[in-house]
Amino acid sequence: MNRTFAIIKPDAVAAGNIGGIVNLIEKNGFKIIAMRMQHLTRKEAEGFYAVHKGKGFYDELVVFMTESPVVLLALEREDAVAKWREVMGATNPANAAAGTVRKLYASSIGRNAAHGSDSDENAAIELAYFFRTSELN
Ligand code: IDP
Ligand code: MG
Repeated sequence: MNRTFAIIKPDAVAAGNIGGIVNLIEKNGFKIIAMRMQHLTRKEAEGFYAVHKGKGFYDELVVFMTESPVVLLALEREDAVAKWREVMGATNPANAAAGTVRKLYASSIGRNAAHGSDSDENAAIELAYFFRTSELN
């Protein structure tokens, strides 16, 4: 068993797709370890996406991620990082496989409904960025 960090992004929360996405999470065998709704501050979003600083889409990404509340999740299952990225689908919904979160709920490469960690190392960093140790027991 291992863990990954997920975000249901502002577009999906605003469109009423929390339930649809949580349903996909559960249907795919993830245990939800922690879950919280939060309206990110600019500082929180900038820090979370610091790895993308300097890229052309960084400012747009920070504005998008702070426009309205998100849902933060700690997810657990076998091969959690790769499996959640598979369930999310490709970054650009135009390239996402049928039945994936992004094919079902994303509207563009930027407004793409969900986040998922890209490695076990980053999953640990991202989980610690948003959750206290006591919430992850
Ligand atoms: P990922 O979320 O699939 O891991 P990353 O390359 O890590 O994709 O990019 C982080 C986020 O930045 C994406 O999920 C998306 O919201 C946004 N993003 C990535 N590339 C673009 C782009 O070319 N235009 C606008 N936004 C982008
Ligand atoms: Mg990424």
